[in-house]
Amino acid sequence: MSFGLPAGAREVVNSVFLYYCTKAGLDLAIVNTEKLERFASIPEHERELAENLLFQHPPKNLPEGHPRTKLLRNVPTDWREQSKEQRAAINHFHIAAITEHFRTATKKEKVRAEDLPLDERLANYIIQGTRDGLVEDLEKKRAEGTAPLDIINGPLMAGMSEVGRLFNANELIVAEVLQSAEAMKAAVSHLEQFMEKADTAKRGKIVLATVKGDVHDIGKNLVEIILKNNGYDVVNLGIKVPPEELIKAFQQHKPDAIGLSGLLVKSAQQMVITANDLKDAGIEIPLLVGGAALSGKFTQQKIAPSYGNAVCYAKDAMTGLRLMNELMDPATRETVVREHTATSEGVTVTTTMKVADLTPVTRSPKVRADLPIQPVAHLDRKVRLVPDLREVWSYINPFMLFGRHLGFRGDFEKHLAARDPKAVELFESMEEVKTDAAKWMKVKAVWQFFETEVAGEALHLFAPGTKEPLHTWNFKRQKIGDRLCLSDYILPAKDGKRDHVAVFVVTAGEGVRERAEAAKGSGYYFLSHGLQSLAIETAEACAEWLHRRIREDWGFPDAPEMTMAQRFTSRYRGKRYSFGYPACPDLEDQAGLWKLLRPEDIGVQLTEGFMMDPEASVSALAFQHPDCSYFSVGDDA
Ligand code: B1M
Repeated sequence: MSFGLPAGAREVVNSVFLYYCTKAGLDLAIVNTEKLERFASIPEHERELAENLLFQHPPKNLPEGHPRTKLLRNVPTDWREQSKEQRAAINHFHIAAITEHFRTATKKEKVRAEDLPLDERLANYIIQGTRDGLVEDLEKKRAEGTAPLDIINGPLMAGMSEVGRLFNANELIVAEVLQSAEAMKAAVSHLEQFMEKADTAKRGKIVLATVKGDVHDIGKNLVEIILKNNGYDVVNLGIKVPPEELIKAFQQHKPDAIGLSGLLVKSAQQMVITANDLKDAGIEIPLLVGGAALSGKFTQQKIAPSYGNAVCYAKDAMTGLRLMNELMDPATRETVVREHTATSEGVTVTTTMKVADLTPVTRSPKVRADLPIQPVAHLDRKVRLVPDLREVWSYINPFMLFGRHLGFRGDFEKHLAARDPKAVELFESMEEVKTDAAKWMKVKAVWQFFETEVAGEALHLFAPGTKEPLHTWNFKRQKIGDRLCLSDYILPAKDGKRDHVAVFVVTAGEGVRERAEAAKGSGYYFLSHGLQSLAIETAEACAEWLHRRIREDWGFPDAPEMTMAQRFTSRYRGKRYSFGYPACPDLEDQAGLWKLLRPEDIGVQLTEGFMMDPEASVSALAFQHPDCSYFSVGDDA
């Protein structure tokens, strides 16, 4: 890039040029990163000035009386169709525009990290999530006579709170927050060797646990990582923690708050019971609660009244941190406690529908009954260690892995294809996690087709040719609208032939918790969360992979041109339904599945809360009926 351009302009044009080159497939470039601006952080206007120059865009707002108006008006947008004179005129025009901008723009001093004052540099390591040079600078700070604790509570904590601000401003994603927490952990572990035991004053202490009957870990562990690396003492009691153990932990650790986590609605109900037991034990400290199926409304209407003291709902880990900060700050504590303490016994909202209005139906008019019964390839029980991990991983929904679990915003695949640096970095970081997991992750599946007959809402499953059902599920029917019920998707037996349902359990959870715990313990937070996220989405991917095989064994394979995206939105024949989801909300029905399939043989246990241990497990029933759709039987689960 010609030195005729102001330095600031050269940096921006170089970065935009490199961005589009990588987009066009550039593999290698020798660049001086010092003189490059991060593409994502180039202001929109400056990016446009650079793109105009690079792509010879026809000038938009040509100033009145511009000497070359004739040459610069109505020029083709594609530079290849522009005449030689036009190209030269446009080039000069854009050079003048970008030079003018950078000549007048206040010279944006791109301060090199190492030129930053020491405190800003220390905070910057945390914000950037990098450890190169961190220990040396910590030593420099100590050499200035600053006590280790003051370094932690000073520049390092300033870095972490800036990370919190950037996260809440959608400028940092979960994956980057984890890298910042890793740098914080590394800094604190280095300084701890120079601190007296008593020195390790924490901002507060919280006992964290996943409630009784629930195996959900990934959410709670994220909360632990965020709180711990923002100066809190976290006692993580793990999963399936009964109230009595929480009460013991309260007496032993005297925490400032208790954090309850859970994945399913059943866990939310367990939180109501737990809160009540804690109250009866005379515990009054604030409770923080979170989990995928939990809501602020449920917390306020159900959990808070049963506890009688402050219960704060945290939609994500960063909210958990904000709430702890406010609770531990004398200036805000009282307000937070008051706002989160139930004033009344809670409201029981019951919707009664006059049964009289409900015309009894035994089958939804929306589901055809006169279709031929599809034969199945086999009726015996299948138990498999799914060999090819990479094949199963090709069924992972990138939106869930990179979006939901790692926080990437926007269409990850599109950004990755466009070589967006953030997407590329995240992809490569997850490839490293996959390379590690490929050495030990085991994906297992157990499944079986069963002969079926229905009677209204009851679905009977039979061993081949037998009269006595092996098991019966009584599904709920919608009270309004299409009056759908899962049993409607079973065709009536005809000419001695019965329709079928496929039942399966898959898991990718073996050894995941131990390895994620170990990585978390040694401060490799991205690896820890990455492993748990990968295992969870591998289980979901294995469900997708197996369901496809089941469709093949049912004689209606997917069309060869079907894409994964179409599979993720179930654009195939039939559907699969998982207990706990809206069409079959009763988790207790998992017990029947355990009786039929014995998933213990693939290492999956059912907890007293009817959840599957390990966490990265999925169970489902697959139906072949072309009229299958996803529906809800209403919230009286
Ligand atoms: Co499924 N699942 N799932 N699932 N799953 C839900 C929860 C569900 C709501 C989907 C639905 O109905 N639409 C539904 C529950 C409904 C109900 O309760 N009846 C459901 C079901 C039914 C099931 C199964 C039972 C289905 C089946 O196989 N039969 C099954 C159970 C698994 C088991 O028993 N082991 C199952 C399985 C799974 C997967 C394994 C495939 C996967 C992972 C689950 C997991 O996270 N451990 C999964 C997923 C991904 C989901 C959804 C889509 C997303 C959950 C999520 O984001 N997890 C969810 C639907 C939804 O929410 N839209 C759904 C990531 C995790 C990091 O987030 O747990 O929310 P989360 O933790 C957050 C916050 O909640 C908060 O901070 C954390 C980090 O930001 N937080 C706290 C949590 N605890 C906190 C404690 C605090 C503070 C903040 O204290 C200080």
